[in-house]
Amino acid sequence: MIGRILRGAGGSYLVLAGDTELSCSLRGRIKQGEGSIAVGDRVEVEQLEDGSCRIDAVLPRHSVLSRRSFAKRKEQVLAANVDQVAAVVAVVRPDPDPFLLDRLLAVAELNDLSSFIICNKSDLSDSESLPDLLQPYADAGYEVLQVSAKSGTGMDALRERLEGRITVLAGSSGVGKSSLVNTLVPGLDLRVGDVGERSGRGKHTTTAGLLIPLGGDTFLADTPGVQNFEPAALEPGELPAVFREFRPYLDSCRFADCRHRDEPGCAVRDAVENNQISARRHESYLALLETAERASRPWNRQGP
Ligand SMILES: Nc1nc2c(ncn2[C@@H]2O[C@H](COP(=O)(O)OP(=O)(O)O)[C@@H](O)[C@H]2O)c(=O)[nH]1
Ligand SMILES: [Mg+2]
Ligand SMILES: [Zn+2]
Repeated sequence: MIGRILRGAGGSYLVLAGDTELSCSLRGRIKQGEGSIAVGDRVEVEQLEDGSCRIDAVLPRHSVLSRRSFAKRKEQVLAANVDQVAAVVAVVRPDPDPFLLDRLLAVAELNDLSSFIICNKSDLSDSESLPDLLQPYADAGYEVLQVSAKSGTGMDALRERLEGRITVLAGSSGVGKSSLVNTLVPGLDLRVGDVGERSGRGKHTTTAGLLIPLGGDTFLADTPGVQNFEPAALEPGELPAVFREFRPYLDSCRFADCRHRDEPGCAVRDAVENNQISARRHESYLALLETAERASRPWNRQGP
């Protein structure tokens, strides 16, 4: 039978097949280790004579969400068959971290995944308009859903946005990811509030990847380790197009290989000066550019 990996570690995997959750081992032939099997993977499961279940094969993926960890310098697949990334921020407590937001959106673009922004804790704001910080994203064409896991505001629209897809929920600790999941899946009871991404304890910590079924083909993925969430295999040249609002200007720079930093005749920087591109987004771009340049230097490419 065919099922989907909900979570797994150390050779034991939880697979959803139909309405049943099966605890499965992995056939020895399938390569174990980072990246070879991930939450979201569709797998072929066989029931053995002793009643236990074994994953016999991993079906081809239509997409992956991966990151590169700087410490390990290799790509790690966080989730397979992902359809979209929801970057979660809070109106306040904590204040939105725009650099993390930009990194998450960049990771989505580089993995060819669509993305949108969830602005949670709208109950803590007196105003119905977007926080100033998020306006540039709406202007660039990102959908921003204002919701409150606490009061329920906007949750129907969110549910609709998730329907029939695998969505990765990503964002800093404390923005309310677990609370959103709990509101969407009554009875699940993910731990809220005190669970840091580094504390690898307790059955519902978000340390390992976790896929949560919302019924039918709808799934949410709660992702670990956003602190070092970096785009995988980032080439400096592909970075400008990742910033959607840069795109209309990219053909107008004087130099074809313009990196939009300090080159003369740069249309992107002109647009920043004319307030057509947010200076803050451009700053994020420069920070990511440096990361990409560092990573693409040949002497940084060696090693495991
Ligand atoms: N006021 C308010 N607080 C919220 C909301 N969602 C979550 N919280 C609180 O924010 C804190 C962090 O929530 P949690 O779901 O653990 O965030 P996570 O780290 O992203 O999973 C908890 O104290 C929640 O009760 C919301 O919509 N409104
Ligand atoms: Mg959480
Ligand atoms: Zn330029």
